[in-house]
Amino acid sequence: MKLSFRWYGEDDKVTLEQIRQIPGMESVVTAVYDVPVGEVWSRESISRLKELTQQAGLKFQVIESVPVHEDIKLGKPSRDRYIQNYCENIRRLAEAGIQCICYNFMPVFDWTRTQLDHPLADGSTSLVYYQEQVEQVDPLKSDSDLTLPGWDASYSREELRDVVAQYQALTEEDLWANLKYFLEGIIPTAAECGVNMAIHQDDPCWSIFGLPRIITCEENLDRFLKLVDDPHNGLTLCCGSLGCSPKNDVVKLAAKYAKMGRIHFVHLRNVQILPNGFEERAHLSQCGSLDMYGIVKALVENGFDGYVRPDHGRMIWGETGRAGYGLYDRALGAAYINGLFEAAEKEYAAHG
Ligand SMILES: [Mn+2]
Repeated sequence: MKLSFRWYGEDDKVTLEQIRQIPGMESVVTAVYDVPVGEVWSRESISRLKELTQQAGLKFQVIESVPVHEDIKLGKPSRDRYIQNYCENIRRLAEAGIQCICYNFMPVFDWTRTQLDHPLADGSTSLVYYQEQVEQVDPLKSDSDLTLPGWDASYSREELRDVVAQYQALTEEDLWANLKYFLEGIIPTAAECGVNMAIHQDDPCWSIFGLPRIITCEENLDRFLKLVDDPHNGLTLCCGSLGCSPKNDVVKLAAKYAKMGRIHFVHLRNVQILPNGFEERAHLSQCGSLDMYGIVKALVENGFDGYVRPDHGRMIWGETGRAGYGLYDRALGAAYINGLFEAAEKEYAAHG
């Protein structure tokens, strides 16, 4: 496995020098943030990221994310232009040495939580999702409180309402068809450039606000991989996103898709499943619902050799900053991940 760490560019409070000092750290996971969704990234911005990363002694090989324009998900005629732009981004990133691109196909709302600083018993804070709080929000009502955290702040309330309204006629099957069209448009370019595309699961892995969500479970991941049956069409296995539903056996999914050679990137994170939602917890197995050693063992035993990163962390030791993306708890997560992989790899080498 190749250990990596998400970095939000020059505006990130967490510095590359800090990231470099985490034991075993190899790669930075980042993106160009200075262009609107759907447009082509400038070569200057890409090389700036590469230069900074390499100067810090880290590798520039993984992008998270190249976002997918809503017109592609909605299947609008303008999607062809956005797919061409997407292919151009793949080419430019490949020229700069990128091996793996993470993206998602969630309509309108990216990851959704109801609180970003929920206090845990040990005095740390973390991100949580409580169903009853989500149910109080109706994005189509003009007087509704549209302030759930984690949403794209570039939309005004009216724009958000408008784009949500456009999805009202779109079924899950329509979204599947639009995803297939997108993959058929980009995977040949990715294959040509030697770039692995790695779709992130929907977070949480169920429909919210009546919007379709399809990258959610084993059956749908099987269907996804068959849409374009090419190793460059693969997964970011996000343990926390899949693991917030008790229906998903993450250990089994890690083994199955690693064996197929279709996992290119893994987000390791633990969640505590609750009757009314879930809470993000420290990475350690005993802190949440997921068997983190089981997941890592399944990856190792099935030949996984891709990128791994600690996912969201809690806020600890008085740190403030981007929710889920402070330094300290993610660094603790990285140290734990190193331990799990060392144990699993030695065990596998000794006993198979
Ligand atoms: Mn993730």
